Amino acid sequence: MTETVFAPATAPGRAAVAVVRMSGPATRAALQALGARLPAPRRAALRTLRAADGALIDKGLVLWLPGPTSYTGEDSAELHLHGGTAVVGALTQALLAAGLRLAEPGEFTRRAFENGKLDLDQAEAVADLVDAETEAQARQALGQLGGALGQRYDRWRAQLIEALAQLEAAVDFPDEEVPADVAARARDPLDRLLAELDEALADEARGRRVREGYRIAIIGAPNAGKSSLFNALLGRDAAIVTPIPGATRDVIEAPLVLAGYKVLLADMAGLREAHDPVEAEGVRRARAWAEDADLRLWLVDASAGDGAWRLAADLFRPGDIALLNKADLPAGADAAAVLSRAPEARRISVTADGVADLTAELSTRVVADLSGTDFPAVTRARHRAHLETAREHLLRARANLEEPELAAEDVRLAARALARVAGRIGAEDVLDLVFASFCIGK
Ligand SMILES: Nc1nc2c(ncn2[C@@H]2O[C@H](COP(=O)(O)OP(=O)(O)O)[C@@H](O)[C@H]2O)c(=O)[nH]1
Ligand SMILES: [Mg+2]
Repeated sequence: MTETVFAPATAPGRAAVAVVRMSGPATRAALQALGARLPAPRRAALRTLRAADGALIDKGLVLWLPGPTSYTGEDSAELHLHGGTAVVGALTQALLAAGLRLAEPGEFTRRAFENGKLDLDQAEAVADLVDAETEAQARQALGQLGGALGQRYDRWRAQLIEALAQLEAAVDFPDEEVPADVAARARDPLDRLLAELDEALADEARGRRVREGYRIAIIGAPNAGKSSLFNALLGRDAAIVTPIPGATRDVIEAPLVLAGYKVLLADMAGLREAHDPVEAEGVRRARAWAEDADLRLWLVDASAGDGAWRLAADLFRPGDIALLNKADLPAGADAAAVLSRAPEARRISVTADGVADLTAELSTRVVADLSGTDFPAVTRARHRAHLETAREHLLRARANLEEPELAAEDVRLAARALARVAGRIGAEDVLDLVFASFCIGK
């Protein structure tokens, strides 16, 4: 028998209103135990709620949401009470006494998933929407919740079934009658699908970066002005600025919103031959972060002439932004050397003129890199893993078209991998992992 669970849906603490939700077969009985006459379905009604001994808990709005048309698919209710801790505490005691239990994190959404109200990718979108801090994150989560991601997978699965039909026809023919080209007819749909999966995988970073943040690394030699640039872009003193080279040792990450997108900006150790083990580890981490970043800002002290710029040059890639800093000082020999390596490098003075132009350029860049025409097929590592599995099976199927039985099996396995994204074939441990990241009451 399914347990009936409850949880505050609003954050704890002092507030005007607290919402407590419950879900499960005993919901109706629990409302009655609180002394609340059952309101008409999906209509708010004012009710007085009492503990079993008759003590007043609060007077508030009650919503009766009978299954299967509720969020979880089960009989559910919402109580809108005054937001004090004491009120929520008293209600909690009364519901525990009535035999209900506190919900686990994500349990309401998990029940919605198990009752077929949501696919797994949509359940993930619920968590993303609750966590969303920027407009772009919210937009992507809403699209995924609306089924935009799932629709791409459904379309792919339909193409797979087309290919599978060809292969099964070839298997079903008795040996001597196999028309030579039946299996070959699966080649086109498989090729089309492989091309689409490759495209989706190449585009993988987009959806994840919207969700997790677009990563921008500030790289350069010690004393180039990296920490100054970091602080200027953030508009606050987040990192220590000093004329002493080698001051920054850890990677310092800070979130930033540009054009509605979440960005993670990182300041890091200056790239040079380290003088001690702590700095050496800092340099190693800096390099790793920078290589994994979506964009690098390569900062050079243009007033210098010691050739230190070379130490970061190997991390600079086409599309990155090279900046000759300290343009307010007389140029040193390094400026010309860097221009021969990166002719597009431009002069900037972080401390004298500020970074307004650079901020605008970065915003344009983030929008260009993250806004695409299609809804992303990958917003989490989990999606990518299934896509890759599907792709491997399809490559094998295409190589085995001469043996339609083998090929058909791989096509079936590819379809299963794609179905896992929606959780239509699910392993319990995956579900635990997905729902554990939720907050309680969702
Ligand atoms: N004149 C001038 N000095 C700068 C500029 N940007 C940074 N500095 C100075 O260069 C020194 C090193 O800066 P910092 O940001 O700590 O460099 P980091 O080691 O790369 O993080 C500090 O004394 C800064 O004030 C600039 O545009 N012009
Ligand atoms: Mg620094």
